[in-house]
Amino acid sequence: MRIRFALAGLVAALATAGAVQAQDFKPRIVRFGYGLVDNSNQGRAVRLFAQEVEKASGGKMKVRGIGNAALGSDTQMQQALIGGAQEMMVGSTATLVGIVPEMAVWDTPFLFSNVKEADVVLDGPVGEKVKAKLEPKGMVGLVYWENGFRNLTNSKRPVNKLEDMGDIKLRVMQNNVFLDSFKALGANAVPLPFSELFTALETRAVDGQENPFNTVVSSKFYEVQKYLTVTNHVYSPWIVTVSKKWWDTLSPAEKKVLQDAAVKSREFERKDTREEATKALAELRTKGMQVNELPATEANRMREKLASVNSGIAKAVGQETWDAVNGAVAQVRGK
Ligand code: KDG
Repeated sequence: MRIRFALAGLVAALATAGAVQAQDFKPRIVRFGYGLVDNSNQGRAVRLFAQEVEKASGGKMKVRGIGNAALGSDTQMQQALIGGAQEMMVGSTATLVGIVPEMAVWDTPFLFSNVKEADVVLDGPVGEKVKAKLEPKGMVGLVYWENGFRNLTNSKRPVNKLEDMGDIKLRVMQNNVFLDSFKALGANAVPLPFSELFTALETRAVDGQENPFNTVVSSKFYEVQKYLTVTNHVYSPWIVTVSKKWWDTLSPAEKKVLQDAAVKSREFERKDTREEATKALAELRTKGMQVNELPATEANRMREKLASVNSGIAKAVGQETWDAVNGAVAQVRGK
């Protein structure tokens, strides 16, 4: 008798849960914009996210991944999210500094030595605190993804020493830390949106750029860049964001679906990006790129030169954020 009651209770609970779920999801189309090509680590992770959301919402919430900067550059999509004209995007934290200055802390040269440090700090309390600064500005940060460690490419010459960068017109992200960093290295730094980069390289409007190996492969920069110098000068995060205006219209169940899918997409994206990166350098050599590593002496000179921008970053992000991030890095390093 008791078993029957228990089973009846279980069936009722499941029915109620099912009923709540059905009531809690409205039919929605979610435009999720991104800047890289569809066949990239960014594009694959957006598609995984879309599958997870559709599965968890019983097909009610449909995510449309729209790549190739078809919805605009990072900064244009950010404004579309703030205005409520677009629901979601993923882009570089570096392009968010005009909205949340503290995001520039992630552009600190050589901040992270490896991906473990990046994961622990970005996903920990300090990374969460910086991410939370987006919400009052009209964007909700869900998770960080991995863009990766950035390296130099150019069409003029191999960069074997800092002086080799002297007359290279180097495209950088639209962000003062990147401008100051490459000016400190003696390059002629030219800020451009990612969406204009391939054409600028192809027309020689700029001679070089810096991005993770993954992007050099997926965006086919090897077609217009001869030389690749391994520098790993900074680790770049991406961040998945939602329009706050739209977010506030969602039910708790709908928000949970997006948050859970975002965490799953983060795990997928980091694994996918790292696997792709291990193969990318060999692939770039087969595509005809001439690859070199900076000699240790030059790498140390680069670190010394780039350390000169740190005081400017601390001022831009505020001493509290600067100290908290560097403290978190020191902690994960066990110092
Ligand atoms: O949508 C493209 C952006 O994510 C961009 O930030 C990628 O690293 C990048 C760059 O160099 O602009």
